[in-house]
Amino acid sequence: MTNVRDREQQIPACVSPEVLDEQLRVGPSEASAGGPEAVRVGLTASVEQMGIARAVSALLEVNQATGFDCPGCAWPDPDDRRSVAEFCENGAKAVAEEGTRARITPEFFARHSVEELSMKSDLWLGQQGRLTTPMLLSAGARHYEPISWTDAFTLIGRELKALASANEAVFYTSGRTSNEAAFLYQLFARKLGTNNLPDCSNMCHESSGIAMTQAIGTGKGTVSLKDFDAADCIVVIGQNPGTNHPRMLRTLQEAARRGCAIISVNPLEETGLKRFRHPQELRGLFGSGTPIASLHLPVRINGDVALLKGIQKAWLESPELRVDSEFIKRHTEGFDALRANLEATSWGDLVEGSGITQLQMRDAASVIGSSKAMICCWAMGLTQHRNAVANIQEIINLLLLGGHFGRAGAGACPVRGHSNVQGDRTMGICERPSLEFVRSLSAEFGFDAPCAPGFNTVEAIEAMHAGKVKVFIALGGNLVSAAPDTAYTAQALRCCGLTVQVSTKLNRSHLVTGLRALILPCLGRTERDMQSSGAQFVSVENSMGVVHSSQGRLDPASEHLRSEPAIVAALAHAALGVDWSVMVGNYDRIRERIARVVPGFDDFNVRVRERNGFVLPNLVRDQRVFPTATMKAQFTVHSLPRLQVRQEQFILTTIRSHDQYNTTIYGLNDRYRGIHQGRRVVFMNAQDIAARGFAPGDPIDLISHHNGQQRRAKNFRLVAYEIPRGCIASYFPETNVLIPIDSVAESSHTPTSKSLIVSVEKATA
Ligand SMILES: Nc1nc2c(c(=O)[nH]1)N[C@H]1C(S)=C(S)[C@@H](COP(=O)(O)OP(=O)(O)OC[C@H]3O[C@@H](n4cnc5c(=O)[nH]c(N)nc54)[C@H](O)[C@@H]3O)O[C@H]1N2
Ligand SMILES: Nc1nc2c(c(=O)[nH]1)N[C@H]1C(S)=C(S)[C@@H](COP(=O)(O)OP(=O)(O)OC[C@H]3O[C@@H](n4cnc5c(=O)[nH]c(N)nc54)[C@H](O)[C@@H]3O)O[C@H]1N2
Ligand SMILES: [Mo]
Repeated sequence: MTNVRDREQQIPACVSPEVLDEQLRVGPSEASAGGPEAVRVGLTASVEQMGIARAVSALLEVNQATGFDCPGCAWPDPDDRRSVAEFCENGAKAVAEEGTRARITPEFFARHSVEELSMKSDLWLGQQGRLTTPMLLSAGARHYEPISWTDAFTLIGRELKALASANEAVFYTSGRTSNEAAFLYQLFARKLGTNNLPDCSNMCHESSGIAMTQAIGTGKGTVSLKDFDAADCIVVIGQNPGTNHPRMLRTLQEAARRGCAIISVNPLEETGLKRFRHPQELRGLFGSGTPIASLHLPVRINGDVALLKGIQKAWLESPELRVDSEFIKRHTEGFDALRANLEATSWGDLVEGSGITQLQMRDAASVIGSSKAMICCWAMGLTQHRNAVANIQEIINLLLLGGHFGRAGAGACPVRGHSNVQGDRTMGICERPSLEFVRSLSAEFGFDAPCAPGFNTVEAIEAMHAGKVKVFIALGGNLVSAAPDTAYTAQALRCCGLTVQVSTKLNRSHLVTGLRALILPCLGRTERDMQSSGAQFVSVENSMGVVHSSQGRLDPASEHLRSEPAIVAALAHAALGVDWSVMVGNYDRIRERIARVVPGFDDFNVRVRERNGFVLPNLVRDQRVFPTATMKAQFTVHSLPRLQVRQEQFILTTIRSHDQYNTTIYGLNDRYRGIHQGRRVVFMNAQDIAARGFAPGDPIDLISHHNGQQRRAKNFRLVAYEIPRGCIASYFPETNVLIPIDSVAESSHTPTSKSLIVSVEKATA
């Protein structure tokens, strides 16, 4: 094992290009989402990148019962109402990004050094096309060079075998990985002897899982898609479905049309929650669209605990509104403490904390408190704060007051991100596996799986930084850009002896590396996966616990690509000498083992072949049983968060534009918010811009403040926008340089990327 500390061969690589967007144009934000423009943009992206024939065959297969699962979001597909085109604009972009005809060959790496590539934008890196052959960056080399699959696996096997302990290796996963690949991957890590299985969930919905498991005994959502047909109130909080889950807008539109109240809680009034024009309806193409939210509450960033407490307080104070006393008595604990706390909390503090007036909170309470069936949906707007777990538990309190669990049209709906992030967790991708899982995995495979907790994403980065990790392997994803504290994370990766990326597309994590680095190119969702027994399909689990098959049919981007299960099996063979060729030859053999290890997967191979797959059991949803320690759902009491924001400082939230998939940048437009040809922008209230003596368009730097440390992100332009005063928003991943590695949510350790304390200065250079 090479000692990499203090090495001199450090390859210079830019971790985040910080160049002002010269072409930036700012217009008004749009009045409605969807419509003909959504169709045009989606189809243009597909045809430009894939060509007509490939685009048509890909788009006709997306989210069809026998096709592939859209690599975009985890929103479920309707069982009986699928249309020929069951995809959205951003799904079409995701498919085009993977299905592109552009290719990165060994000549590309011979032409461009790693340093040169690192100066390019993320958009440019993605545009270069699909990775086609395994590549090695040797110690001290400036260019990647081709390596055979055999040599690549031998190298990894050698490095893993040389470790003093398996805990010196880290196995990261991004949420696009199939159930089959994820299951083999965690088995490999655990057979090696470690639970170091951090994943993108640690930066995503971890807070939801922890909050819900404590409060109601399950970490998964408690609604199915058909519940949306029966709800009379839907709350969408801290989520931007128009961009990140566009197919959800059809569900919301149907609900709005039948008179269901829809409440949006968001510092920004997102276009998708204002109006929607269904692109597959005539009136969607030509009309002005359906109004979606009946009430919009422009909460301050991180003001959600105060707001949700305010709504509960107003509910309990209103004589005409009832709580579900019968449910509360039979199924819950902690109601009296909750009520006492709400009584003791002053309206002044709630209004100040949330930025919402008492009257608005009372309006919301009268809708919510009289609902017979309410669903609350949420995403990253709630999960990435210091008090993220409290945020979500306040939603659970709200749902518990009305007894909105275990009955039609009601429940909790954490809307997941990556298309199989929920399934990966079900398969055991988790740094803290449950004892039951460890036991059944050990019994099935005849070894002692480790019980000691491994590293989550932030802990893994800290351990790498401290030189405690020698080998980093990533099954998908782009850690250096997705993780907080970009410069720190980059340094952490550089401290590894070997970094390995199993990827479809080039990204910054291929350029900021350990002493040696490997790129292992793999098949994507859209592509045919041939193994010794024939064409294979994989399975995924959507946001609502439905497991179904996904089979790509496009020609693979290169004959050299391997499937993720095949790559994981070869890694295990190289490091442990195990032979998993039977499982890789026919994925049914993997699914048989999953069925014996993971609860809810009995007859997996039969049920996964049913047209719409099958639904995993969920005690809360199906039986109104709350599997907590006391078998009761828990009301929880949280104090009001108090961020220490000085007079001249702002709270910054980092969000996605309409033209990106996490760190993959599709384009430079965020058209719903009126942004064109640029990404380095900061949305600020016009009065704040004026009060600081700035003007819209001014170039500025952002400086974050945490524990006496400062971090700077350079060269953004100010955009005047409807956002509460004292709050600003800017895009991820450009702002990740500002997020302190040690600023994480209580209990879930999720980076606090939605509430950073920053100041704003005139740009320095
Ligand atoms: N096209 C596309 N689809 C995607 C993704 C993508 O990047 N592109 N990413 C996928 C992934 S991994 C995920 S996790 C999801 C993410 O989906 P979202 O959670 O919708 O993504 P964000 O852009 O982070 O949006 C958070 C929303 O929360 C609001 N918000 C910010 N701070 C606060 C706050 O303090 N309180 C409240 N109430 N709201 C706040 C923002 O204004 C924004 O509307 O989408 C998935 N789908
Ligand atoms: N500031 C800030 N930071 C954030 C967030 C935020 O809101 N604000 N959001 C966080 C969230 S919610 C998430 S989920 C993380 C995302 O973190 P990651 O999951 O690590 O990042 P992605 O950008 O989704 O990963 C994209 C890469 O995955 C690879 N890829 C795509 N498809 C496949 C495939 O089928 N197989 C394989 N092997 N590789 C594939 C491609 O090479 C692509 O470049 O970022 C987090 N970071
Ligand atoms: Mo996510």
